[in-house]
Amino acid sequence: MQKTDWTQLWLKYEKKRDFGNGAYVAKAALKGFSAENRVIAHALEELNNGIYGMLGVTVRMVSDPGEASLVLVNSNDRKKEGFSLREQEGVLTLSAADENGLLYGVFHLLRLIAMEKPLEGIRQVVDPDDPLRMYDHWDNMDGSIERGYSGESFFFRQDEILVNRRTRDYARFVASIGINGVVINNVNVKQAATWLITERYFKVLAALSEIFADYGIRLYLSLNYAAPLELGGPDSADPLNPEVRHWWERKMEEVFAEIPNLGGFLVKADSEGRPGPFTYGRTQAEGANMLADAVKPFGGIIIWRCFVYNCTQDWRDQKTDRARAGYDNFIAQDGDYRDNVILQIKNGPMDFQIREPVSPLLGGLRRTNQMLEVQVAQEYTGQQIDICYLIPLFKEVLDFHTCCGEVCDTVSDLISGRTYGNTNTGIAAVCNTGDDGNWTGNDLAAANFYGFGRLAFCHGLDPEEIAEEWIRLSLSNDADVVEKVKGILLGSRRTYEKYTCPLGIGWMVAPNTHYGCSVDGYEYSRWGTYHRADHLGLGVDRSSRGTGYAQQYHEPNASMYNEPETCPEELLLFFHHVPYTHRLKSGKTLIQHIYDTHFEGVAEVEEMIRVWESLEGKVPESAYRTVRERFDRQLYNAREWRDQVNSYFYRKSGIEDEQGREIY
Ligand code: GCW
Repeated sequence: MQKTDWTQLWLKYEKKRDFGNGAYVAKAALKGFSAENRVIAHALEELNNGIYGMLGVTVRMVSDPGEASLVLVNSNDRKKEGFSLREQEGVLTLSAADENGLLYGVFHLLRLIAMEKPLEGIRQVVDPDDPLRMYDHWDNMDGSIERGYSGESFFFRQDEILVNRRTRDYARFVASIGINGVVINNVNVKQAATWLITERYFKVLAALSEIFADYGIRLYLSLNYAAPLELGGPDSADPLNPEVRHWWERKMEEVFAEIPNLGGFLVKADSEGRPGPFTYGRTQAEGANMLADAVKPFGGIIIWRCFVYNCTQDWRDQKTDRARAGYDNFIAQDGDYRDNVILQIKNGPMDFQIREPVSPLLGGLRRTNQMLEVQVAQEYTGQQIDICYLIPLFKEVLDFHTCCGEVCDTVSDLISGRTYGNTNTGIAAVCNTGDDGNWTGNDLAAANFYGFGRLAFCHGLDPEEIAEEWIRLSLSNDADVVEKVKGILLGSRRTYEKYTCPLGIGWMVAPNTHYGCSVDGYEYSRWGTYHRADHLGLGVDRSSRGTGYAQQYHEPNASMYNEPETCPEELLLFFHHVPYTHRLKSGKTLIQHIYDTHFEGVAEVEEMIRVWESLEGKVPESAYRTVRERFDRQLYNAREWRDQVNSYFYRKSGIEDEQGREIY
């Protein structure tokens, strides 16, 4: 894979059919905005390059808006960072609340032109749903990426920070989909990364943050909770120790003075071996608040992760339930967190499986800022070898009614601030990029990179619409390509689910790498991730008769999940231990469902490959080849999953496949 020559993804600006669009963009004027503003200046640069590349027109700036065909207006009718686009009598007006709004509006306009949509008569109003729309990178300073499937880091190499053309391209890409915050380093902060908040890295971090600032993006860093001990401060990280508090106050003064464009910090504490306040007998709130107080004078925020659970569990213990941990560790201090703390909650209670219920902490917390965390990197969903378009999954999470007792009770409402009127809320995704020439390993995985930002900005967008945009911008406007690739993307999650873990059970993956099937890989481990299969049935009893996890939801969700009859079937095995002979709504037994879906999953992969092959010559050659090659690996993987899962449950249950297919 080429590392020095990379694609422009959805910002290719290749020649497009005009449809009269060129006339609108030939003469532009600013009204109430200054071209001196760095974000405006970069928006105009993008506009110029884009229009010239796509339509061959040079945008001329005129000072009198009365003479312009494109007027870029600063208007206060829009929500922060929002914009509107309107065409009337030959004049296109882009109104924006602020410079970020204008930048997003310009990218939106370029997107419409790239998709060959006529601008005549257009009327669109777009206000962002989430105040904070972030990408979190799990990049290590040695250049490796935790759960990275697209090469090495383009932020770090051998403990140095890279600032180059690629940094700028990255900033352009994510700004074009509305991202306004980026965490560049892994939440597991070790070795050199602890030193990011010292003068060793200030200069270059400031330079990097300047590039981000050109595109309205704030830089965030992951923080090592034990930094005082490691950086020669007090011999403690106790959040109530005055010396420790003082050390952090001084440290933050220094850091914000050196990196003025810093937004704040992301913290993984007391999780998977990372240090945290529990070491000192303190609560998560005490830990988070200490840091929040230290960054407050500089307008900083602390994003505190809720991924806290016992990772040294005994598999024999059937009472401890990892799914319960997030709620159990955080609910008691609801309301105790400072205003500039945001709790960042993974979408499910376990860990980014292909199917999980929505975390009961979302909506469980009523007096604490909440932020949703999803994973665009495909750790458990095919590692950018297998295709898995994740936007429908994210959309399901956003649309979930938490039943928290407020009128606006969906996850979307909570994280956009609609429920409680708070502004320190939002969404973050673990990013799937690396230094591969195509940025995401599999070219089709860029649909997730793109789609997350679009959905974060507009929760109301349909995942199908987002897929179509991405295809048109990245592959082709050809109707056949659009329809076929859309079909591949939209069916890909269902297909992946079919050949991997049935009905919400999750896991059954190869330990450590998390790619490929190993049904018992985690069954006798310390990680709290069990399927509990025996010769009679399968699944984890999380009802009131089992671990009680279902009771962490508000009613009526708690009762719904509690009974196998009312539990949504796709989550049946997450909540219940069910006999293989149990009849599903389809009329099939559980075991037959397992066999059938696994055979279907592989057949669907074969069909996707046939469809992709019919597009040879119609999509860019390098994308065609890369994706085709990955499909071979996906098919191999799907067969392994099918045969191992089917054989495993056949051997456990002794029940024959009704169709007599080959099971080993
Ligand atoms: O799922 C686990 C991953 C870890 C990751 C952790 C987390 C960054 O396997 O690699 O660590 O989640 O979210 O903190």
